[in-house]
Amino acid sequence: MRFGTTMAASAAFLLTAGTAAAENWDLPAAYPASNYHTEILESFADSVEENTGGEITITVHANGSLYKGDEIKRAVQTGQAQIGERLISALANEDPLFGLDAVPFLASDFDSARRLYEASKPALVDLLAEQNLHFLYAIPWPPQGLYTQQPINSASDMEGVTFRAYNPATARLAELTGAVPTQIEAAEVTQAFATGTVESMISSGATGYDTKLWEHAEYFYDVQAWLPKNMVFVNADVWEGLTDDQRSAIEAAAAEAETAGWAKAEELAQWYKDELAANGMTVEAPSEELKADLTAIGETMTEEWLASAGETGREIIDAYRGN
Ligand code: PCA
Repeated sequence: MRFGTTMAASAAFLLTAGTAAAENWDLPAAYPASNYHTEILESFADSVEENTGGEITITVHANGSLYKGDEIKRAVQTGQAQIGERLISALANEDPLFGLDAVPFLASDFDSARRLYEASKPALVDLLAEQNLHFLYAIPWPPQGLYTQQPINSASDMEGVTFRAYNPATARLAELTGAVPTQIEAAEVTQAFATGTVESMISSGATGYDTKLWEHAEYFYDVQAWLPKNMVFVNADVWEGLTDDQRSAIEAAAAEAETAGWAKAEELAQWYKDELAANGMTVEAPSEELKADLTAIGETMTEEWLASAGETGREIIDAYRGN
């Protein structure tokens, strides 16, 4: 925090003094460099540099290389990194609001995910502000499906199956099917499957593709259960230390990145599934029974979410549903 303020203050001083003070920010990210989220972080960084006339440059550190996924938010809150990207729903233990976009079947296509985002954004921005973070933008993952080694026809087929979770909701869902969840960051997924630590997971076609999951799992059930989002945020002290022009330059780059990201996710959703199939996986829709079982679990989890998220949660869901 202190570091951020000092940096920003000295940058502001140098600027007033008429010297171009270039500030370089570190941006820790949890996903591989070739993933579209990370590619968009790179183009966001280019736009920031361009829009600020080189006053602010950003170095993207992909794949948990600077901080692991579960360390990124704290690193930015404390000013160890100026800016970062994190999967919102991974933070659901801190506040239920972070878990909203991973409630199964609440919003399971791009249009609904967009409306859910719009309904929840003001509360998300405020929550982050209370945590010394300035929210910039959020981009979805493609719809989530079930990866397994054995055919799964109903939720009870998951009984006793080891399962990779990436947030509290995936762990809860696993638990409700009788599967055995372990929390594992995307960067460690390939290894976790290769060593037999886990044998199933729920994720997008994107992460199955990035981790070459066809080497370790045979089936992808295209359940389309929800579309979780990554978000990008800046340390609030660093943000406050910027000039108005710098802030608008960054907001403009963020808006551009967000639009590009939503389009990219939608454009790639089918492509990823085609790649899974081309690499030998059986990619299919869930059976009626599996679908019904997971829908029932989704209803339970929606109730649980509403019970934990109180009045704010109820208002967001009402706004989303147009009540
Ligand atoms: N990929 C990320 C989060 C959601 C997704 O589709 C992961 O599996 O970690």
